[in-house]
Parts: sequence; C-alpha cells; structure tokens
Amino acid sequence: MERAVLVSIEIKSERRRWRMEDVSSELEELVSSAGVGIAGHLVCVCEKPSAAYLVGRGKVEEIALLSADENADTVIFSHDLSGTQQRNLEGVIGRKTIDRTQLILDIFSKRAKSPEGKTQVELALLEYLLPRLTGKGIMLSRLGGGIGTRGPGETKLEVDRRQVRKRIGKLKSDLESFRSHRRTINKRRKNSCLPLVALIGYTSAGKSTLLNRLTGSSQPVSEKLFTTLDPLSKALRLENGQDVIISDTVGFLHELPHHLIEAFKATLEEVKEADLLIYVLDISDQRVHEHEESVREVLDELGLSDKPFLTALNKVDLVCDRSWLELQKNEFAEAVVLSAKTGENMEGLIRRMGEYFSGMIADLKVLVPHSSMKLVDMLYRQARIDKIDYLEEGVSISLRMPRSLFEQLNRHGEMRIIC
Ligand SMILES: Nc1nc2c(ncn2[C@@H]2O[C@H](COP(=O)(O)OP(=O)(O)OP(=O)(O)O)[C@@H](O)[C@H]2O)c(=O)[nH]1
Ligand SMILES: [Mg+2]
Repeated sequence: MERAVLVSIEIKSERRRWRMEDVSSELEELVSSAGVGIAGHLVCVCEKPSAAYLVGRGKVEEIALLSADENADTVIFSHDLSGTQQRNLEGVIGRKTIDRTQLILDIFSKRAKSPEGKTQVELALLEYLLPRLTGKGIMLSRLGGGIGTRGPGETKLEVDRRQVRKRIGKLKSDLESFRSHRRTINKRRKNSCLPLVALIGYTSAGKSTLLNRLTGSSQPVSEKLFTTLDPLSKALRLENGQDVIISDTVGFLHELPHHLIEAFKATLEEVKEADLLIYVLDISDQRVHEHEESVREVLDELGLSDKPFLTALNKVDLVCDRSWLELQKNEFAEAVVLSAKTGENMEGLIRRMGEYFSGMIADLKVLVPHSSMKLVDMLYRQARIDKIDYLEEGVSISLRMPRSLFEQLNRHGEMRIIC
C-alpha cells in the first residue's frame, strides 16, 4: 500500500472559514478514500505563502526528514501547489509531492465507471496538468506510478503537451455528444410530465442510501468519499399517488477543485431541471454547518441557489447527544429529521414531498379555441385528461398537470381557465 505524509496548512494571510482540525480530518478522510495509508501528519501555520515552497524552508526540511524516517512514498499538501512549488518541494523532499486537488482528481479517476464519467474526469485531470507540464515532457514520467499519476481506469496519462491539447479537444467534443443525448432524455422526461426531485449534498451525507431506501434500488454506497460519480434516477410514488423521478447526484466538497466543477457541470446541470431539491445533511457530523455552506457555494456557482428545497437531516440514528439534536432542529427549522439507514421517518419525507407537489399540481377546466387546436394535442401529451367536451366556442378540457407547465404552454394566453 502506498503511504503518505500529510501536511495540513494554514496560511494566516488567506481567509479560511474551516478550522484547522476540520481541514486536517477531511484530508485524512480523502487520503483513506484514495486507498493510501497515512505515514504521518504535520500541521503547518505560516503568515503568508512562499512563492518557492509555499511553506518556509525550515518546514520543508522537517517534512523531508519525517518522510525519510517513515519511509513514505508520497507527500500530500492540503493546500494547492503551483507547478514551481511542486517541483521545488520534490527536489528537496525527494519524494512525489501532490496537493489536495490532485488527490481528489485521483479519487474521481478511480471511481469513474461510465464513459461520460471517465471523460469528465480525464478532462479535469488534463486541464489541471496542462499548465504544470514542463517543456515538452511532464513531471509524471519522473513520478513513477501511484496516486496523482493515473487517468481514469488506471490508464496511463498522455505526456506530451501537444498531445494533451489534442486530447482535451477530443474529450470536449465527446462530452458535447453525451450532452445532446442527455438533452433528448430530459425532453422525453419532460413530455412524460413527471416532476424531478434531485438529492444533493456533501459527499457521504447519505444521498445514495436515501435513494435506495425510497425506491428500493441498489446504488452502491460506502463510507468512502465520492462513491457516486454516475448518478441514478428512479421513479417514486408519493402518498397522494403522484409519481416523481428522484435523482442521486455527485457529492460536494468544500473548495471543490474548479476543474472538477467545470467538468461535472453537465451532470450537475441536471439539477437545473429539478422541480425540487432535497439537501441531504449528515446531522451526526459536527461539521454539518460547514457542509451546508459548501453545498450552497457550489449551487451558487451553478446558478441554482433559488431552487425550492427541503432539508433532510440524515443519520439521526448516530446522534447520541439529544441537546445537540434539538439545537440543530432549531437551526434547520422545517427540516425533516430521518435515518436513511434504518428507515426512520421516511414517511415524513415522502409526506413533505407530497405536500409540496400537491400545491403545484393543478386541476383545471380550460377552454381551447378552435383556432388553437395544436394545444389540445400538447395537452394530451403532457397532462392527465379527465374529461373533454366539444363545444361551439372551442374544446372544454378537464385536466391535471403541474401549474408551471400549464402556464408555459399557455404563455400566449390562448386557453381560458373556466375553473
Ligand atoms: N448510521 C447511518 N449511516 C448512514 C445513513 N445514511 C448513510 N449512511 C452511511 O454513510 C455512508 C455514506 O453513504 P452514501 O449513501 O454512500 O453517501 P452519499 O451521499 O451517496 O456519498 P457520495 O456518493 O460519496 O457523495 C455509508 O457508509 C452509509 O451506509 C444513516 O442514516 N445512518
Ligand atoms: Mg452516493
């Protein structure tokens, strides 16, 4: 097993909202999720970053010494490194040195299964590496194997700058084809008139476990971070008989590398189509507020912060401290408290979804004038038609459909609502 010395960094001149111990513990979780052993963990606080090594020269010597003593293969920094810093550090430490972004990209590489997932990850990797290529070659050739050096599915990464550019172009055009396929599927779903619910949240919050519990599916779950890269959508019937489609999504992380957000935008943009978001939060984790904030930041970046949402406080079975739970219930007023694992209060969540959608679904009686017969056709495809009468002044239709969809179809005001 590859073993790494971890270096958690706090730079005082940079504003950080996460406490040092949270940065450190998350780095350890990421490293374990990448299948790497921890040979040692140093914490380093400095006033401002140094251009050459990020940290002071004395600290670099300390890292080099610990890595040698522990016979570590790799050194992993919690803070991003420039190409120059990375090269300089490797020069002194004499070991492969990578940053948090590379670590996360490595985890994504291992997890990507679908052709689209693999393409997205490879694109993110190459875009990260391109500015770090030195001359014609790449640092990777020096680094040997292991973490931070592989592409999706353990494929060897391209090493030549020109080839990398060419490959990036190819990956982008492949992604465009995946996107147009996805658009066709979305259109079909829209025509089927079922509302879409998206489960979103921090990695490991329990989104896939919740999807499985609600729909009886068997999406893989694990305590490792970023288990789901290929989200699944399933149908779910609510208590009031309303069918919805419920979708799992890729988990979020604080300071998620920009290249990954860019690459996964297409998948995440599906969230844009959602009628309702369910924020899944792990209430047993002390960092729950930090997690919530990170999720909101990513949604902001995607322009999705205005979506209607329900909050699900998951993993309540793990909370022993009742006063902490009461505090959180107050802080997240309106949230549904549940356990996807034990099934506790699934009915509460289903009921809340039902209440939300029943307010959105309209039972209407409308009159379509003879001059707009194409609308009757559209209503047939998109609404549940209960009754239809052919009258002198037009066609009277009793129907049931999402109000927003009706408003969209009737944006020119041809149809008159009778009741
Ligand atoms: N005790 C307990 N564990 C849970 C609960 N929900 C999920 N878990 C566990 O939490 C871990 C993560 O669950 P996942 O469903 O994979 O989480 P996720 O949000 O889909 O994670 P990513 O796919 O990585 O974004 C797994 O080990 C689950 O068994 C819960 O309600 N109670
Ligand atoms: Mg998952």
